[in-house]
Amino acid sequence: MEINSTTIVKLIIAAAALAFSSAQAQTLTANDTGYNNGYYYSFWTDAPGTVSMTLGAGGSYSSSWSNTGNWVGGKGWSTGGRKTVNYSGTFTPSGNGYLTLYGWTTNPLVEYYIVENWGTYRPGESGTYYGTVTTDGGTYDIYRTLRVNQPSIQGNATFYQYWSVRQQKRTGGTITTGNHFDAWAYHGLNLGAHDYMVMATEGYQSSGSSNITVSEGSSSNNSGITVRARGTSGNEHIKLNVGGTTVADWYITTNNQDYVYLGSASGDINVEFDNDTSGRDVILDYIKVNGETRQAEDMQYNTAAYDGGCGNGSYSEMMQCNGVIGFGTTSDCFSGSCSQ
Ligand SMILES: [Ca+2]
Ligand SMILES: [Ca+2]
Repeated sequence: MEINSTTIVKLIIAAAALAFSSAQAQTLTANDTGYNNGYYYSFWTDAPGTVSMTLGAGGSYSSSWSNTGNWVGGKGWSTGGRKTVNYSGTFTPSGNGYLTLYGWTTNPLVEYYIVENWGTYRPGESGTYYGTVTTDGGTYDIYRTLRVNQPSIQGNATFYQYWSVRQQKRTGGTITTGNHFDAWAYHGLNLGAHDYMVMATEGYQSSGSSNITVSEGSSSNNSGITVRARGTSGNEHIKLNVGGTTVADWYITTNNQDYVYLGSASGDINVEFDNDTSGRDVILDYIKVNGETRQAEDMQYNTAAYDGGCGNGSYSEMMQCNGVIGFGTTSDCFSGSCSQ
């Protein structure tokens, strides 16, 4: 290689970049929390010497554990809450391990898990079962377990754990945390003030490794489907069906609120009200899909409106009865101005 001034400049830049990137990496082997490259991290183990976690660029980290006791660590936010969490990477447990969005609240003290993948043991099943929530391309089972005098962010304490455990394992995707929080709240599993929330790897009496990158996404883009609705009692349950499959479901409140599905399902769209009883009606304002707003009152197909009988309505926001409002297909463009 001919050494000229351009080459030297390039070498200096390369050396500086190397020094910069190695300065950013930080390997943890002892219990710690803090900030790294713009993200909060936590690392905890009861078996020091069996596990290490290396903090990488942005929201990335890698971990490796071997015949550990119990450990959990990850990157995320010092204050959790309603976020659109995107993550990707690899998760390779040998034995018992979880890949989970994991966090804490205080008042009440709650430890919660939205479990995306696991090893030999599917967690939560030893607890009380509360049903399911469908969101972000999958269905999750909801459980609650009780921990008595166990380690917590407030020292040893007695507290509940709330669980959403995905029925099909995955490594990578979107987690709309608010959809889980709402489903838990409907079943009386209330959270308190949010403490940290991280996309965590956990190992329990096992070995394994992971390499995970987490980030916060936007829920206000043009992809997916937004449903805006409220109920008369706050106990109404609605489902978003696309192409004949339920892709999301929500228990709605008495205030108009956006319920967001961020997946890419395509086909015929309808919104279904399925737990009608005395005092329960849904007022479905509109949906947003394909970059346009489709008003419920503009839709002819409505089997939920009451007009002298259930299923006799049309062009109405009201869903007094179990039934659906049809909103066309994901590729329709009624306004003539769409994102696709
Ligand atoms: Ca409307
Ligand atoms: Ca009703």
